[in-house]
Amino acid sequence: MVYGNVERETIQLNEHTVWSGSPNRNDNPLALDSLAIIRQLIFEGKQKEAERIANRVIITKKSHGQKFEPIGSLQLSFNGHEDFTNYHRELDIERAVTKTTYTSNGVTYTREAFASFPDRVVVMRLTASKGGSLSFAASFTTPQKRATIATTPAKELTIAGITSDHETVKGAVAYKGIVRMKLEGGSLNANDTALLVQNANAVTIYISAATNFNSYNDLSGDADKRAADYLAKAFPKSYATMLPAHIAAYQKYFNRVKLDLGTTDAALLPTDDRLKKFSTTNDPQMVTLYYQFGRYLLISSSQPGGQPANLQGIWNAQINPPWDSKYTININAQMNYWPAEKTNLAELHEPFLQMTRDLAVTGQQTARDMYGARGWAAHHNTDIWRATGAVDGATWGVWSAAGGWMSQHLWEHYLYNGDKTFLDQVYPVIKGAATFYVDFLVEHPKNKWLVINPDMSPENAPAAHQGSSLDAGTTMTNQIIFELFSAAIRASEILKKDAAFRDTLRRLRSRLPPMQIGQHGQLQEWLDDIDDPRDEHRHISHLYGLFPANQISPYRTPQLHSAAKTTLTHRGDVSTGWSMGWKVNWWARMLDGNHAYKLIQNQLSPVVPGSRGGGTYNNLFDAHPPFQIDGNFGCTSGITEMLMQSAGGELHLLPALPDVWQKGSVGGLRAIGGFQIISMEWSGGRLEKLVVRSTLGGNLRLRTPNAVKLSSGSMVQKATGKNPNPFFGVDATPEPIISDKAKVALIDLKETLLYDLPTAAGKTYTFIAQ
Ligand code: FUC
Repeated sequence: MVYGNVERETIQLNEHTVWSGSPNRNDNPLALDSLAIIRQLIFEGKQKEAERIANRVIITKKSHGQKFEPIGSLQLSFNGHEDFTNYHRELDIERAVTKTTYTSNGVTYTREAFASFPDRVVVMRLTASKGGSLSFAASFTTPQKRATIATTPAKELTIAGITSDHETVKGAVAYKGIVRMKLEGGSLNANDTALLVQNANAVTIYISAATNFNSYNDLSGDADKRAADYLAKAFPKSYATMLPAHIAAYQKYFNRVKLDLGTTDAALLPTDDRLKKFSTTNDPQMVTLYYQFGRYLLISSSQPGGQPANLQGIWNAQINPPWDSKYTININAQMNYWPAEKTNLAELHEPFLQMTRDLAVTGQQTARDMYGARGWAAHHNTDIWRATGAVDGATWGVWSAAGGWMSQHLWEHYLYNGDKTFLDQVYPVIKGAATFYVDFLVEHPKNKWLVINPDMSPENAPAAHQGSSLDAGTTMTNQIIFELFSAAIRASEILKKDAAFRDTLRRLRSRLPPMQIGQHGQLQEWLDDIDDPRDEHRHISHLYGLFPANQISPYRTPQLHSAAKTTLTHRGDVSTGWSMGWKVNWWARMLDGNHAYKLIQNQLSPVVPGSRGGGTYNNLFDAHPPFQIDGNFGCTSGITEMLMQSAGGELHLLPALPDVWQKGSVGGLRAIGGFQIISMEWSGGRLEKLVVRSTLGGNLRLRTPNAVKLSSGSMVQKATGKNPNPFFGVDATPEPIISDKAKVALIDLKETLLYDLPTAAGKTYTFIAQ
């Protein structure tokens, strides 16, 4: 993180594997003995009593998860630069380069910086308009307690240490950071803890950092050697050689998607001004910027082979960050990856997919020791050590559906790329998650449905249950299991494996509770009709079925769709940052572009200190508040969902276009079934031109707002029946149960057209408006 302060530049340094603690587990094996009594109390409606026991026997007695920690900050002090003019600071997200310029004492100073993946160093270049005018001191500050800061005879500045002990777990990540400078003119000297530059014409600073981390159970790497090797390779290269290599590596991903929603004069204003004015000005380019910023953030914080983007991405300055800057896997970490496939960054999904594969190993012991079940389970948090125990307290921690939700990402990755080798590799993970539920589901004594008990609807506690969140068979968990079993059934069919297991899953799936529409016309969050229409809780977990899942659809399940709208309306718009990001996706799935846009306006509001609602900071980071990166990613996903949806059994174009985006174009989006939108243009809300590339072949079912034909002039066949493309297979949502008191008014849908076109792999198809 480059702060761009004039007299004291701060380059705040994070390395993705610098975490407190060391390999550890946090299961509470007492759970198993008390499971029967907890279940009985919940079934009897004594949630509070069950919660008291759960706090003792399910919630961990050990670590509640470890912390992602910063290494420290490189500080550059410039004496005599207190008075300056012409200050300009930018982050160019098309090149991933920051720049700060200003004029002081008649000299214009420029600093450019980037973090290079190909060269594994952070680089800053400082220049001045007049020779010999660069003089500064470089030193480290750090909140780390066990850091040693030193200089070396080779005039390097180093920082090294061991990360924190935390909650009884010994810190054991050894880290090392090295700073070396190349001067053009002037002199470089070192004292004990700082490097001193005098009268240089230009300076290039190289920063490398590394740790001893190899994997969640192996810290046998050599941090010193790694950091030294990265630096030794990079240092001989000039800034002029490294910059284009960095830009090329970055643009390989970034340039894949182009979005144009129009540009107005507002785009000329500084970003903080645009943010202030966004909800009252027509500034469509701000949405494009925020959208592409989300992609920039994912490219920068989630490279293949690295750790997944955590709660703050990688940009955490605090030694005790909010929620430890870890992985909250009851929504936040998944949300980080919603844009990955559809905004054409599938390779960057890998760190999250790998984390899921790791949890499928560590979570086996959790399933066995805590619940006596096979397969694997994870609760609502994890960290770099892939801890899978229950943390924080029963109100949050008893939820055990993370395995199902995370496995869905593996399945989604397959649906986009059709790679059967990948599916074969990850099938055991999906099967393991499903096996846990096969063993953990129990029969509900009243209605005989199969339910998870103890369960909860993440973090929400209904007043009717004395404010306890514990329950059995919550709607979200039922949806997750329905979706997981469906994916496991289809994967086993594709891979021609496990016929008997498939039958078991089919049998159990048919006994899950169906969704229910309650007395207020709402989608019920719990098995009992106890939702409070005034509840504005940020988690609306039972709408999981609407997004990211596809069990609630305007076309296939109109009653549930209407109930979901009632629920969304009850919960209201303004909330924490990530909650608003989720709502953009939901309103897109409601096919209501204007409401989705309203949420974008709410999200793109400056955060007001002390206010309850979230928003955006001046650097466009999402504010829960505090800073959490999930909202950025959630909104980027939501903007895509407004333009294109492919989860509902068809490729739906312009499903939720707001009035303010009547004209625009987008290129490079990816859809399920290996379809790629090479380009799409619209105006007056009409789809004018669409170029789609088929990478896997198969039927392309299009839903469009207006009639289209092939550019050759040929008509496209109207769609009939089920989409024969297997990637678009959708398992029928069971009929909902509807309360006698509920009024369910079906939502009027705009007329659309549905087409089928058989495609061949590798071919491109152009459609134009009729
Ligand atoms: C969940 C949310 C909070 C926060 C935290 C990191 O617990 O309920 O709002 O986002 O994760």
